[in-house]
Amino acid sequence: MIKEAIYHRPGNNFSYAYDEKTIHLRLQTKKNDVDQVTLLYGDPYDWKEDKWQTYRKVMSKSGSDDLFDYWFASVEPPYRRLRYSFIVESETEHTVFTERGFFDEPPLKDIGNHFCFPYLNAADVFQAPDWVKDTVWYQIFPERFANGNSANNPDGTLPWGKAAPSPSNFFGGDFEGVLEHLDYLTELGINGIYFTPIFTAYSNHKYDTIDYLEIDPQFGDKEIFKELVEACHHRGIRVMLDAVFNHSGYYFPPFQDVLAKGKQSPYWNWFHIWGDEIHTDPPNYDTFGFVKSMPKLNTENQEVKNYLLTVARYWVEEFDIDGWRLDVANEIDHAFWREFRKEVKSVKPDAYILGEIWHDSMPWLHGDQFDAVMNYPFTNGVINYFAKGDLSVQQFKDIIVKVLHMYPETVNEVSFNLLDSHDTPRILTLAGENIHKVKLMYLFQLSFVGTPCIYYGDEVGMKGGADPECRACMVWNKEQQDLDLYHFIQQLLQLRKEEIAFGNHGSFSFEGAYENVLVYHKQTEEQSLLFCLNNSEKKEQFYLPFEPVRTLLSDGETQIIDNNLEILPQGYIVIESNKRKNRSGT
Ligand code: ARE
Repeated sequence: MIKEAIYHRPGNNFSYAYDEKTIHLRLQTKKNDVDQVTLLYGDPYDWKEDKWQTYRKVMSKSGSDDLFDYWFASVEPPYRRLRYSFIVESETEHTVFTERGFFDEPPLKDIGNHFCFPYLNAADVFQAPDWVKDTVWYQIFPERFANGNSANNPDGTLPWGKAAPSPSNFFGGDFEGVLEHLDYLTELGINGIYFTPIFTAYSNHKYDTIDYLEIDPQFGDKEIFKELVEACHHRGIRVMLDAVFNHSGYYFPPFQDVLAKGKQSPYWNWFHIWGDEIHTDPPNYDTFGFVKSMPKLNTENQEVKNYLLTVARYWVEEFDIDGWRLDVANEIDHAFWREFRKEVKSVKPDAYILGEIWHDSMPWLHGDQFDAVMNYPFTNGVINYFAKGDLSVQQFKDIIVKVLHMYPETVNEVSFNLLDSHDTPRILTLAGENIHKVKLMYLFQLSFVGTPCIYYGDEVGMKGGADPECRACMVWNKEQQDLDLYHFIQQLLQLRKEEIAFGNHGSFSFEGAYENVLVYHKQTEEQSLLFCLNNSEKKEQFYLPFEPVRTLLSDGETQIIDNNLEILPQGYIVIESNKRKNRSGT
């Protein structure tokens, strides 16, 4: 047994309160090195005749990746206190892993040896809004979705879709355009819209804000925005806006004031300026990346804080928006985000707070800052496996198991799972324009744990490389839309609603045995679904040790006859089976 590989550290994704009664515990061991792990636990104050009262629970293997096995147990300590250790066994060895290292037998005389979960305080439970679990997002880049009112077109607006998107051209998309197409979105089946920035700004993407308290005139005004939010709510669609608080735009009046008055400006400390004078070429102030038109805001300055918190509150309070997506969230201090959360949740306790972070985001996901992050580790795995074909089935599973073990389950349930965005090439382009691969990606994304997001236009087969190519005008001409793909996604969204285990309520686990086909389960108490996706170029045949009850979805050619599955290249089938797998087991 490789003891060096046995790992648990209380907190983060290893021990956390799942709800007000339940504690989840995880242990990591070297892959295939350990046969059984038993949790040894008890209440620290529960002693009888000098003997600490302990209990044992065999942990389940919740997944394996290339290097590790992960073990899981859920306990409900009656008095909400817990001390615990792990009894780790292989065929030849047996050891007890405690906070003070390894013992041959459980060191029960001294409670201080054991790992400690001091008290399950309800206030510490990570609590994301419930509605997010049943939300499917649709991301709209407002300049490019639909032009519903040419009167507010910015100067030089080009005819819709008649030119390639560039870093600086305009096509006049606006809120009236969105309003006109709400039927389209409802029919597709989404129930959340994430808008990239909508406040007054200079560029077409609006990440360089001029006025955080005004709607950009090219999109409309506050009245029409209010109407839009109400119309969305009327249809059961939530609305999330983009908060660009890391930096302002060059034409943000406080920054202009600093440029004009230098140190005399009352806004001097709103930015991070090095020295006693300000220069723009090259800039001697902190910026987003090296973009001089995006000066970084000093979120440690009380006035800046007050200003941004007012903004955060204003759009929730006055316009009833349902969530904030936080741009460049990881470059802003944690203290600011803690205050931000309090402010927003004090107005709307079930608002969704989503950080834009591309990396491991555990420090922001303890319940005191964000509800979720944009799940780019998921995106990368899906793109590399399905779209690019760079990974074997096993390598893909390893990545997904890692993704699922990176965070507590509470976080996974509301994780924002995207295939692409306004910052990446579109999936059809990434998939070498192979629509069958795109379908497999949607099937995987829309049956995975979390809250999925569709980037506008992907559902009708829009193509596009990296920014700015991925920001083309939405294709509204039905003859140019891939309606087969649209209907496929519509069908998946319908299944998410109708079949309890399909969507976010089913627990996810991989079926291990198959080399070339991705096979996984989604299960609830009531239903067990089996998904088979063949992302290879070969027809695959194998025996399926599950009794199919009915087929929910298939490519039309894949068949199961007497438990023998024959699946074509890029084929898929989803069946309801009557065989249940044990919990977890990814
Ligand atoms: C423009 C041009 C680009 C050019 C860039 C630099 O379009 O072609 O490369 O300028 O001159 C917004 C606009 C962009 C614009 C940018 C700068 O949408 O079009 O680019 O402003 O003016 C990192 C950050 C992450 C950030 C991405 C882009 O961590 O927060 O980079 N994403 C947000 C938004 C963007 C937005 C901004 C930030 C700025 O979503 O749309 O850009 O407000 C790895 C790294 C990540 C990195 C990621 C992507 O994973 O580890 O940290 O994300 O790659 O590059």
